[in-house]
Amino acid sequence: MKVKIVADSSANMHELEGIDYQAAPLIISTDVKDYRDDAQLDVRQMVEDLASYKGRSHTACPGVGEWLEAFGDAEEIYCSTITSELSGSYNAAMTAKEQYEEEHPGRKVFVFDSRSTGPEMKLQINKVKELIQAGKDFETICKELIEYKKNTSLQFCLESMRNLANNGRVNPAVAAIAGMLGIRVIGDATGGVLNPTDKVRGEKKAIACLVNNMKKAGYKGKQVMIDHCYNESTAQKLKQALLEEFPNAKIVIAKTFGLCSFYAEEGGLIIGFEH
Ligand code: X90
Repeated sequence: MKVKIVADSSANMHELEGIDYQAAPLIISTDVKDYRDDAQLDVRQMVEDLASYKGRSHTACPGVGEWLEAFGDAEEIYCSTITSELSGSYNAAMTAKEQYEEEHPGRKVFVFDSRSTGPEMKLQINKVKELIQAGKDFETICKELIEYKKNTSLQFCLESMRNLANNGRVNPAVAAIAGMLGIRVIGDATGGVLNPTDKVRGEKKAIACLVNNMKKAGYKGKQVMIDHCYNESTAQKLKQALLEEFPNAKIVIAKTFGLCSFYAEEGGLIIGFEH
């Protein structure tokens, strides 16, 4: 049985050890250049280009063709997308699923709306991998993933929300605050959208606020994934702060890829966690 996990590139993953995995790329575009969010993308260069770029920029989700290409010729496919509230990725994947299953009777695609992005998608993808490796069948894995989603959440901490506001993904009044010197906007993915909850000045307060919000959301020391956009140092401090209270927590720090770097912008942190 050929089994595959696929996800759009907002999951900040190009590969997954021990299992067939493929990412469908989103595209980041300015008036002068398109950046395809795949393993070849030079994220640092893109972030630098964008920092000095004054014109318009936008993003596009994978099309049906890109999803079909990611499905390849697998017989059972688990497909995770960025929240359908903010992107057409889920709809495109659903259309691809219908075509794929019609063209290849017997094959099955489960399209999962993460209602989130980045590190929370990673947690969900790792869960699917674990279930596959435990030998569970397709229907059970789908059901268990839906259950698992009830116990994961996302927090973000952003220093700039310019690209989010310019692309209509967040309230411009909130974005204006994130643009002020030293102010970070913290929030979660309640409802599958960006839900700003706090505005804090300075790194220390940001870390305290994130830890506190995670605990309020039910965090008790399980797995955490911190994806950062060129802000390893705050990510490390957040990790230490969590470890002080939860010494056995498994906390993995990684980088955002193209799509999340575009929207989270330099300094941004996105945290996925289990509760
Ligand atoms: O289809 C497209 O063009 C993609 C649009 C994506 C829009 C939002 C991406 C946000 C990425 C920002 C912080 C995390 C917020 C999570 C809320 C669900 C990263």
